[in-house]
Amino acid sequence: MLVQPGVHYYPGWLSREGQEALVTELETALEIAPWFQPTMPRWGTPFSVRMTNLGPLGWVSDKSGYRYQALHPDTGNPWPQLPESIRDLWRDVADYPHPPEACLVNYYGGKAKMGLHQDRDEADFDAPVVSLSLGDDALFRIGTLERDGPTTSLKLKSGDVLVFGGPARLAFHGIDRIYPGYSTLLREGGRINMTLRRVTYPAA
Ligand code: MD3
Ligand code: FE
Repeated sequence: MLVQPGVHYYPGWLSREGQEALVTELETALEIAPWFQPTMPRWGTPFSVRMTNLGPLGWVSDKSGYRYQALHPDTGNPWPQLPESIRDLWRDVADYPHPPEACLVNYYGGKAKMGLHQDRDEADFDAPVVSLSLGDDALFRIGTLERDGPTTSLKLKSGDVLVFGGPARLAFHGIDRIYPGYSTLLREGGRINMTLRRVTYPAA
């Protein structure tokens, strides 16, 4: 369903069985690429969200800035491969002819949130960003290309998929809160969000 121009919402896209299989794959990936604690550029204030990545490139943030890089900031290892189910998800919903290069995995404990921001560290804004929610519910907010523009809120549930393309690709968005304790998917509770991204501009 279309939420606003460029924002497609697929509630319950991934079945419970599909979610469980993906969590199992994530647990294996976390042995190679454990959660790291991103910090704000300049000040070094920690995010309330923990992160890791899958795929050839991963998004990181530390005192020197935001960027994509091929190696985990703490272990120096390459990021684990993208699971097949994640590549299938991109093929099914992205409507874009090149594969994703990065899957940023965010972990929200009960009190974590993410302030309104734009995703603009990628060279290719023609490709959409695809998001998959796992675990506890979250209150998501999306606005316009201006920080002070009107916003729409959606309560995201485990298995929901959102696709942000075209006019929504550079829209401000964030997570206002998590609703802890409602999902039994993650042993430790909380919420995982996976975002699939194209980073580099494909060669013609
Ligand atoms: C709209 N993550 O990782 S997913 C992020 O739930 C991020 O963890 C949130 O914002 C989360 O950057 C929100 C929805 C989302 C992701 C990327 C977008 C919405 C977007 C990029 C452009 C526009
Ligand atoms: Fe974002």
